[in-house]
Amino acid sequence: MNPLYHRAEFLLSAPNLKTTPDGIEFEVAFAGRSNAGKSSTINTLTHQKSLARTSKTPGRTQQLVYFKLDETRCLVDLPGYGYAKVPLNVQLKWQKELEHYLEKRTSLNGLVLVVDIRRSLAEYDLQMIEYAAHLNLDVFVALTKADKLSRNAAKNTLFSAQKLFKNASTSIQIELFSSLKKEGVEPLHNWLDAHMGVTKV
Ligand SMILES: Nc1nc2c(ncn2[C@@H]2O[C@H](COP(=O)(O)OP(=O)(O)OP(=O)(O)O)[C@@H](O)[C@H]2O)c(=O)[nH]1
Ligand SMILES: [Mg+2]
Repeated sequence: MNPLYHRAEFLLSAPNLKTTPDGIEFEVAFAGRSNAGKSSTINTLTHQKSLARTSKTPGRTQQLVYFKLDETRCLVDLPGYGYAKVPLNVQLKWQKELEHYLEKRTSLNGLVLVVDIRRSLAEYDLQMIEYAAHLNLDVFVALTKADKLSRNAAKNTLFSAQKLFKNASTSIQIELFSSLKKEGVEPLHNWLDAHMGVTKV
């Protein structure tokens, strides 16, 4: 593993685009439904237990949470979408902030979409992929909690998701992931390397 990921540390939480940090050249954002496993994915790929806060209660991450890898590179934990118990006006406000961020943040160089494999790609996720494609952002889909399915079922879900995007106009890579079993970490590291100007060590 590139030591860069191991060194990740919390930088700041930003409620909106205006308060995001200056001087960052490369960042990759982690999006997905509430409770899908975004924060756990960040912890797994940085080999840290509690860098990003995880929770059994969905909807906890309410800001753009920045983790810096070095002076010019960050991972960004985005608020989860689609949690019904978050009041509609709060959800809509977030959606606007999120779109604003995705559209205007010039250092943003890719999107990791974290999807609970048991739900597969739901409508919100498909909308997110479409939006990323529209913005010319490369996407990595981590089908996480793969440990919750049998091997066959997990592979079948992976293959049908890959088939769905075979002819997509945007660059989209889909892999199985599990924070519990530490599965799928290497392909994600490789993808991140390629999207954050990291040369192999
Ligand atoms: N079995 C299993 N559980 C997982 C995995 N990843 C996450 N979880 C569990 O799923 C729950 C939600 O994980 P989080 O990482 O907090 O999810 P999140 O997407 O960051 O959630 P919000 O920030 O609330 O949107 C927690 O109870 C995690 O322990 C995994 O790979 N396998
Ligand atoms: Mg979270």
